[in-house]
Amino acid sequence: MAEYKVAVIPGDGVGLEVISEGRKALETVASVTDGLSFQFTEFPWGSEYYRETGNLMPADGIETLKAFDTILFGAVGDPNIPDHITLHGLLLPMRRSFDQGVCIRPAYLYPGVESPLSGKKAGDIDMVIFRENTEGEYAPVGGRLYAGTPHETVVQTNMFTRRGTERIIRAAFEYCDRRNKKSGKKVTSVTKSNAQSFGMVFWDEVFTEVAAGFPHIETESLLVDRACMDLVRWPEDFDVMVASNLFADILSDISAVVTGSMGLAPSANINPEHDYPSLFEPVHGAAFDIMGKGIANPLATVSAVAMMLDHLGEQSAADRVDNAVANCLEQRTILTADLGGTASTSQMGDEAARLIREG
Ligand code: GGG
Repeated sequence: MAEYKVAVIPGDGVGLEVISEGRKALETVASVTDGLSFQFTEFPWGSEYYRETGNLMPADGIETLKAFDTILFGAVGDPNIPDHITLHGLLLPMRRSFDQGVCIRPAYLYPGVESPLSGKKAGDIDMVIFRENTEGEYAPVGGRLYAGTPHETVVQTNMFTRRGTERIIRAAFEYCDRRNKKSGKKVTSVTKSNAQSFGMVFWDEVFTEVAAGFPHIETESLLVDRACMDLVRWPEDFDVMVASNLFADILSDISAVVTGSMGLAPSANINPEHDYPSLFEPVHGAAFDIMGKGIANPLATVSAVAMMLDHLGEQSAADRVDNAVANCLEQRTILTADLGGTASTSQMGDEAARLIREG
């Protein structure tokens, strides 16, 4: 009997709306799986908490979360609080404190979903982006001097460690090998090493070193500008991509949108050593334009739940949730507005739950 302790952090904006559908998916799959159960604890952290206390989470928040097996996260961001305060106050401390250096962001063009790119059929786009998740351009290293004077000086430093760089690149190769895409195995590394001649030249060197251990996997190195073009014109050419924190964040918004909607893209923030809880979230953020309307697509969160189950070793439950997402999209009866429908977030979440139950 496996009972998992799940920390639920809805956060802000549409995170508050989609998280209950993720939780519903977990409760439903537990109800039809022998020996699987979840104990949920919800934390009201985020921008409202900041308005009340001056912090996005309590001082002992990280310590509190260590007792959990896994974290389900909604979104962070508020129209009235600067984004760097909200992001650095909640999501990034969890990624760093829990050494979640491997972020996995799959993008698949499902049957029933139309790509904004012409002529793409279901399955044509099928890629997984590996994002270095705790350092690179997101490292809080830098400073600001002489603010408000003509001598104002700002330094923001990218940070690449051998451990972090090798770990994400190796994770990408190992995943590519396991995934065994029918059209062939390929890992594409994305940098800007012509311009960033320290950190990204180092990244290229580590990529070459790690690739040597996987001689049966095709490799490719692209500059990020070229990679963005190719994601739009030839997305079917990609299998596994690996890139730094910022670049992979940008690439994964493109991969989400070419597969039909930001509302379908899940993300797993993994501590590969299992020393700390890993965190699962939709790629989309708080979505100020639609928050409070109850129309956000919950399937990115439901797919994130499938990734959580997979990471916990509950493979058949993960497959059941993944199949429900695919069936919900293929039948096209209950869809949110981003996919051309009129359903609410909870109606689509209910439909995903019904399909999970049906199996
Ligand atoms: N659920 C994702 C979320 O809250 N995203 C806010 C955001 O902008 N995150 C930045 C990042 O993942 O780098």
